[in-house]
Amino acid sequence: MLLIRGFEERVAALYRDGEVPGFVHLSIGQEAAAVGACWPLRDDDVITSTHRGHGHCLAKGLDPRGMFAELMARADGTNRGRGGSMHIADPGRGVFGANGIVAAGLPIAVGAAVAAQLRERDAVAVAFFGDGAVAAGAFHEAVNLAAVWRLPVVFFCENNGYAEFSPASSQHAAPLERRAAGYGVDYVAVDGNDVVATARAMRDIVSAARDGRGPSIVEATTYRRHGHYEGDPQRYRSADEVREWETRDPIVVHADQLRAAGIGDDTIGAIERSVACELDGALDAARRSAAPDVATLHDFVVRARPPTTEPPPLPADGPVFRTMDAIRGALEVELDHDERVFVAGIDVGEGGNVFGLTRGLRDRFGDRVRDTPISETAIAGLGVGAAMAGMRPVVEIMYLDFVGVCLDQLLNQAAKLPFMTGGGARMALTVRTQFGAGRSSGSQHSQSLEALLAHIPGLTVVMPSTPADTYGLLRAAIQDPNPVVFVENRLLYGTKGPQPPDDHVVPIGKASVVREGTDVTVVSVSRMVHEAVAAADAVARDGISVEVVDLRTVAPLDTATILESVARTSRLLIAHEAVVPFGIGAEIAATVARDAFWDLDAPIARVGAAATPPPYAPELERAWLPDRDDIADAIRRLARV
Ligand SMILES: Cc1ncc(C[n+]2csc(CCOP(=O)(O)OP(=O)(O)O)c2C)c(N)n1
Ligand SMILES: [Mg+2]
Repeated sequence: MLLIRGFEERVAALYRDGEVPGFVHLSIGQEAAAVGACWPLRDDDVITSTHRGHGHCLAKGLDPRGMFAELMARADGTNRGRGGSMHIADPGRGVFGANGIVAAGLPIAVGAAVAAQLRERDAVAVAFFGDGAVAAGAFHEAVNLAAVWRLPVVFFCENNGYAEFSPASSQHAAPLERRAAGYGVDYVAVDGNDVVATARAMRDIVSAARDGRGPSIVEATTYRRHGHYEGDPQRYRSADEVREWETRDPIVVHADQLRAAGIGDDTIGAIERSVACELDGALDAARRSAAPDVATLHDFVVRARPPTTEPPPLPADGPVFRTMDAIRGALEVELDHDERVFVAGIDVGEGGNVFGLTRGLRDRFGDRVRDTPISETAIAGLGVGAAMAGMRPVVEIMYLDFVGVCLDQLLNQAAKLPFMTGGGARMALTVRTQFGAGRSSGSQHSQSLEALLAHIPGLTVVMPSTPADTYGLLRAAIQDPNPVVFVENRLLYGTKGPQPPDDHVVPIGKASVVREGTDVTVVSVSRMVHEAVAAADAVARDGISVEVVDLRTVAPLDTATILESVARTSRLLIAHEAVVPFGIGAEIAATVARDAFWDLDAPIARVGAAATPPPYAPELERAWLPDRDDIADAIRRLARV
């Protein structure tokens, strides 16, 4: 506790003096909760922390020198200067991250616990969160999933009475104890300013979790003695209240306990001096560390992919299979070959997925193919946490439109954690999802949202168009060390095509020229590739020769293949099912205009859906959705220029 207190007192001074940039949230007054909660934890146990996480990280064993250096944004900080106070993490030591997003750590802790459960190890995960986080959806999804799967997670609430400036009483109509009962989860209240009481309670709770008795919620009552952030004018609390908690300070309380146990002030003083000396040395060493080299700006965004070469073309007269067989086959082979792979999502287990894609996998692989509650944040978050624990999760989000429900876990966690941890976080996560317009599925079950995902640095976005590519790219996605969103088009599930051998793996980030031509290049993706090929056949009758490029991977974009094609044809059309404005066509057009404008004999054209949500009425949807005729018209216009 003295180490945490001394660390944060020094941080307060560093922040005041401008040596620490950004914002800083201190946990001064809450040290007993952090230390008590981590007391029974082993190195292989995991914690997830919050914006107020210095104490949790130190209590789990991180070294103060690295943390000082991190806060001062230095190259040898815990996260190599990519994280800062709110994002300290060291996954190798079981610290899966302080987190700038309130409640985001709870689903990640669930994922770490899933990893422990699947590996049949008796490790546990402790998710720290504040009283304010109890109002967030991620809390409810994580606790419910942990309860349903009886996961070894301890949800550890530090109730310090406030969420920012708002008292807890104004945020919750029911106490946490009643919420725990509502989820069928054990609840324990502790005096969070009494380190001995907290450590004792946690010893029993953690040991129950290790024994497979499922999750618990612990509520530690405590108080933060500084503001919500350093510099907070703290108008929301009275001087009397602050004074009262001074006397209940955890270090004061524990010094009394030590004295009562016969430990003299000289011993306590010696501990204080040794901690101060350690911290001063750590701070001096941190100050000597350099700022990150700006040449390393792009590091840690995407990990090197395993080398994969383009498989040879498949014979036209060989066996055929459907896209849905490709998906099941790829999942089955990966589950079979790699113990780290597991599959989770709504009705992917017993139900075999609403399209029958995972039918039979649960029978063969048991608990490695898991049905989840309808909790997209928990589904994506368990993928993030399990991936950080070294697994290769394949989680399913039923419809691409539903990424809106779990976007934080993709945008702020999966995509950013490898970067924010300076490469410390593993993230071999695959998120399978599907879309597809043309069958009146309506605005919320149709949309092609790849541009939204491709716009997030760190995410890989794959959209295959053929059964063989679906098989080979899904295998590559599962083997990839990066978070990959694998987007299927459900209208292609029944489409047949040549069946590759079992060892077929298609490289991520490589487009393919699916039809050669000389007059116009059409770059397309997913189902629109088939429309583009049909359009190319149609305009061939008018004497126009069209080359069709199937992107296969949206991010990273294979600009080389596109530029080579445009160099041959001098005309470019991009066709996608997504709405035109701000779509991937704009990115491709900008790239070609920048890198090859001298090759172009005509302005770059785009075909895509109209800028409205997908309509329900078939007449409206047909008018909205681009098809082969729209593409053929655009090709003819381009060829005339
Ligand atoms: C999703 C999200 N919403 C809002 C915020 C802004 N914010 C940061 S901390 C905080 C209060 C959190 O209160 P609590 O969970 O009780 O933690 P404490 O600050 O008391 O430790 C808020 C609203 C955020 N970081 N993330
Ligand atoms: Mg709070």
